Amino acid sequence: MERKAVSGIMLTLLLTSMLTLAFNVRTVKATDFSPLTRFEKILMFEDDFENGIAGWWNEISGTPTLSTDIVHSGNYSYVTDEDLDYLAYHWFNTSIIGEMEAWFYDSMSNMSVTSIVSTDWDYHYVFGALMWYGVDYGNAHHYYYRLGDLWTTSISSCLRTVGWHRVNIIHEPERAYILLDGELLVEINHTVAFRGFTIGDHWIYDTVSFSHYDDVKVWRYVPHADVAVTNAMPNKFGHEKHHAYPAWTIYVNVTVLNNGTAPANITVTAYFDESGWHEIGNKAVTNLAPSTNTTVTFSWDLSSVRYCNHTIKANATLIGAVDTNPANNEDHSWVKVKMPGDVDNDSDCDVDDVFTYVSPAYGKSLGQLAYDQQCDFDGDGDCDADDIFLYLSPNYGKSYSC
Ligand SMILES: [Ca+2]
Ligand SMILES: [Ca+2]
Ligand SMILES: [Ca+2]
Ligand SMILES: [Ca+2]
Repeated sequence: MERKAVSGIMLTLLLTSMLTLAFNVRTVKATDFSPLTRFEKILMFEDDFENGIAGWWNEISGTPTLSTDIVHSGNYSYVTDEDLDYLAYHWFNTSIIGEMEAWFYDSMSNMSVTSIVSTDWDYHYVFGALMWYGVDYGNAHHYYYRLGDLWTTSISSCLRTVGWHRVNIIHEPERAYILLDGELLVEINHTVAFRGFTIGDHWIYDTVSFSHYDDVKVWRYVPHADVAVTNAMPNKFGHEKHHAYPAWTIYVNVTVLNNGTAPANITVTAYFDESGWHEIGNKAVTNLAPSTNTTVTFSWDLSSVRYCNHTIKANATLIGAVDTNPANNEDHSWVKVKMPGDVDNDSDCDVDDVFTYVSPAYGKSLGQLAYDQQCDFDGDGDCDADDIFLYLSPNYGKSYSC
C-alpha cells in the first residue's frame, strides 16, 4: 500500500465501517474447521530472522531491524520500530492456492497502533489478520481481519492476549480462512488474492507499533491424486458371507474412494490367496469425482478353490496419475471354503451337522425364517434333496483339516 493509497483507504474505511459486509463472509467456531487433506503442502518460503532479513524483496519499507528482546525462535525476530515499517514479497502473478504462517508478539502495551499479517497488500485485495487496530476503530481488544476495503472484528473468542500468537492464512479454491492460534478467525466462501505476503505496519500515523514477528512460512498447495480401497466384502444374496462351499458363486464388493482433487480413472482388482495370489477379476472405474466413492462387484466361482481359509485382497491403481498415498490402496478380507455337509464348521460332516442344522432347514428356501444358507450346499437358495443327496451324502462321515 502506497502512502497516498493508504490515506485514501482509511477515509473509505471510516465511512464504510458502519455498513453491513457485502461479502459472503461468515465467522464460525473452530469445530467447524475442516483441515485440508486433499492437497500437498510444498514449502516455498521461510524466514526465522536468524540470518538477517532473508529472501524478502521489492517491498521493504523502512530500515528492517532485528530484535533480540522478544523472539519466538532462535535469537532474533523482526521488529517494526519505525512508522510504515514492513516486509513484503510479491511473488505470484495470479492468486495461488496456498498458506501463509507467521508468529507475532502482542505486548498490548500500545492500543493505538496498527500491524498486519496478510497475503496481499493492494488495498482492494488485502486478505489478512490485523494484529491491532486502535487508531480508527473503537474496539482495540479483539483481533481483526481485513478483506479488501473492509475490515471487521473477529469472533468474540479471539480477544487480544499478551504473548506470541500464530496466524495461518489459508486459500483453497473458492474458499479462504484465517486461523489464530489454530482457532478460526474468519472463513470466506470465495476466492481471495493470494499473490504474495506481508508483515508489518503499512499505515502512516507517526506511530510505531513495535510489533515483533518471527518464523514466517509460506506454502503452495498442489492438488494430489489419491485413491483408496475402503472396503472389500465377500457376500452372497446381498449379505456379507465368509463361510462358503465349492459349489457357490459368491461376490466380492470392493469400495473405492477418490480422495484426490481431480476426477480419477482407476483399475480395481481383486485377488484371493491360495499358495500365492490369484486374480478374481479386474474392472475399470472411469471419471470418479473427487471425494466420492463407488462399489465394484466381482463374481467369484469357488469350484476350483481349495477348502479352508483364503485371504482376499482388493487394490486400486490410478491410471494416468501418481498416487501420493499408496498405503491406502489395498484392503483385505477372507473367505473360508468348507467341505459340503460341514454346516457347523468343525471340519467334518457328521450327525451334528445333519440333525442339528440340516433337519430344521430342510425344505426351506431363501426368505423363509428357517432357511439356513449354510445348509444350502449348492447355493441355489434352498435346502432340498439336491443339497442332501448330491453334496452332503458323499461327504457323510468324512473330515478335513485346515
Ligand atoms: Ca527467530
Ligand atoms: Ca492411495
Ligand atoms: Ca461338522
Ligand atoms: Ca440348494
